[in-house]
Amino acid sequence: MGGRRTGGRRTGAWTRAFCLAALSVVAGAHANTSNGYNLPLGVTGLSRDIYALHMEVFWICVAIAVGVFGVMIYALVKFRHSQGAVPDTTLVHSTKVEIIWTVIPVIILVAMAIPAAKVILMMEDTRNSELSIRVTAYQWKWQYQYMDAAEGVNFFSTLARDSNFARQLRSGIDPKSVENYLLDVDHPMVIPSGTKVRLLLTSEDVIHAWWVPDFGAKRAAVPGFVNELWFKVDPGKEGIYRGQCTSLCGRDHGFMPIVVDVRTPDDFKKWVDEQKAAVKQAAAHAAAPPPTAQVLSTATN
Ligand SMILES: [Cu+2]
Repeated sequence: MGGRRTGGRRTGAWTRAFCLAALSVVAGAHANTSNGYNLPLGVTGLSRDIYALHMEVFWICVAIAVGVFGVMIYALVKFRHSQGAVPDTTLVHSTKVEIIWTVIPVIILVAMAIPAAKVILMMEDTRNSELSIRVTAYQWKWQYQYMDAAEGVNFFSTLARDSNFARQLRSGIDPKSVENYLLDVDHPMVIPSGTKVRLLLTSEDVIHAWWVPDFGAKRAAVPGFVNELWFKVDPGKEGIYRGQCTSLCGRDHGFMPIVVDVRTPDDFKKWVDEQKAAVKQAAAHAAAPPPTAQVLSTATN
C-alpha cells in the first residue's frame, strides 16, 4: 500500500513537471527575444540570421520528431502482441527502404547546410569595416585599443567596484542589492550604431573569449593569435549591451564581464573627441617639468 502511495506521489510530481515544461514551451512561443527560453533575437543583422537559422533547424527537428514518434507510437499500439500481430519481414534488408532512409536525411542535411554556410561566410567577412578595435584579454580584464578615426583611445575595462566589493567573501553586501551584479564594468567599450565594427582579438596570458549575445558575436582570444570578429548594430538600437568571457580562464573567469555602450555616430564622435582631449591633457601633464623642492616648499608655506 505504502509503495503505491509513493508511486502516486511520484506520478503527481511527473505530471507537475510535464505541465511546467508544456507551459514554458507555450510561453517561449509567444516572445521572440531574451525571454529565457530561446536565443535572443539581438540587434545586429548577424544575430537575426543566427536566430533564423536556429529556428529553421528547430522546426525541422520538431517535424522529424513528430513523424518518427508518430509512426513508432502508431506501430506500437496497432501492432501489439496482444492483438495477435505477426512480424512483417518483407522490409528486412530491403534495398528500396535503405535507399529511401539514406536519401531523405541527406536532403535534410543539405537543406540545413546551405543557409548555415551562407551565415558562416558572412560572419567571417570582415572587409569594409569602418572602425577597428584591438581587444586584448588579460586575467581578468579587457583592454580596448581603438584604431582608425579613434586612434589613440586606449583603456582597460574591469569589473565595476560595487560588484567587486560585493563578491568578496564575507563582504556583508547582498549581491541582489547590486545593480547588474557581475555584469558591469568601470569603462565600457563605446561604439557607434550603424557602423561595421571589427574587433581584432588576442590575449596576453590564457585563452579567453569575447561574447555579447545580442550582437550574435563570440570569438576566442588566444595568446599569439589575432582573431577577427565583426558586428553592425542597427541604427535606433543604441544602448548598453552586456556579455561575458566565455572561455574558462582561471580563478576570476566570472569576474571579467563585457559591456558595450552603443551610441549614435554623432555621440560616438563627441566621445572620441573627449577621450582624445583627455589623452592630450595627460600627455601635457607628463611632459611638464616636475616642480622643484623650492617651489613645493613655497607652495606649502
Ligand atoms: Cu577570461
